[in-house]
Amino acid sequence: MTARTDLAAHLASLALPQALSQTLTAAAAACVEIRKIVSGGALVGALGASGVVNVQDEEQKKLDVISNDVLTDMLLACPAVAGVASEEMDTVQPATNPTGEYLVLFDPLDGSSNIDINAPVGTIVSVLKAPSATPTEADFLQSGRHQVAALYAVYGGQTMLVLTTGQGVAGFTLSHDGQWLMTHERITVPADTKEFAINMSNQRHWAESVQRYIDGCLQGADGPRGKNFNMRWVAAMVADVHRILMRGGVFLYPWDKREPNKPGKLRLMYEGNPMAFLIEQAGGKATTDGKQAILDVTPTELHQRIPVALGSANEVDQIAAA
Ligand code: AFP
Repeated sequence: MTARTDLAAHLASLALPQALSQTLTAAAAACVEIRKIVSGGALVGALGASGVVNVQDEEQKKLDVISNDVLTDMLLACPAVAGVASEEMDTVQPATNPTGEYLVLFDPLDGSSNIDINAPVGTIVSVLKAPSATPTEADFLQSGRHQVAALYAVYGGQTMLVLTTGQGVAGFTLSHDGQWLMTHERITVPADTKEFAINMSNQRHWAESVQRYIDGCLQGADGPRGKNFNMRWVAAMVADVHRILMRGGVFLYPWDKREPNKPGKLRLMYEGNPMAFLIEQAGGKATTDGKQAILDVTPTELHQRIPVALGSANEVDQIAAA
């Protein structure tokens, strides 16, 4: 069997600051623990609702709570981490150690509606430099361009970790003995695609331009695009983005007119920014509307939502032009 590079060797090859390597190692180790609980399912009491509504006004699943605790505890125990923020927590949690250099933001269990049906879920992580060792909430409100690393773990048929530190995107598969081994050395998103991902049940609520874009795709070879499209929707952004990183495509979660003052469903700090960093590093485009880069959005609040249109570069341009 081929000897594979493990995560530690890969991080060493990137010549990262030691504290950043430690932070990423802690995040990756937390994902291994979460995977164990995900795969235990009903046997470990991981399915079902927790009975609590989170700061996003969504009912938390038990696994949301467990995953949040695992990440928070393991990251705050890492001396390199100055503080954490989570989709599942109202406020930021500064670390108690004085040595922290990095802020870690995460969606501990993305796609939680998939848990009970044994479909893919994941963890998404964004890393920023901490302006001070005793960070405040304002310190977390940095645009996505300031990220020094982003990663996700997808708990599917295989468990994979996909990582960028701004030097391309690499993918690791979790081995049976619990090691992250590199299986995808340099992931790139093809510029063209015939596949889109969007929750079609919201169609009547979208803006006209999104209606036009999707309508053009649905008309296939007989329509303005002159080619047939396929549609996929996993209902877990982590799995939909993973598919795009593996074979191209576009993913949209647009603004819709039901709640005109709410910019979208997805969260800038925990989903938009880390996924945008990964997609851009893989050669794709990540925007709010086909035009504005997600990474350039200035955050105004921790749990801010944004519209998302990302994936194969030429197809994202089609969304902008629709
Ligand atoms: P949860 O993690 O709260 O289940 O939400 C997942 C998600 O934010 C994102 O991962 C999916 O792309 C999207 O919601 C699915 O939304 P729909 O409910 O519209 O399918």
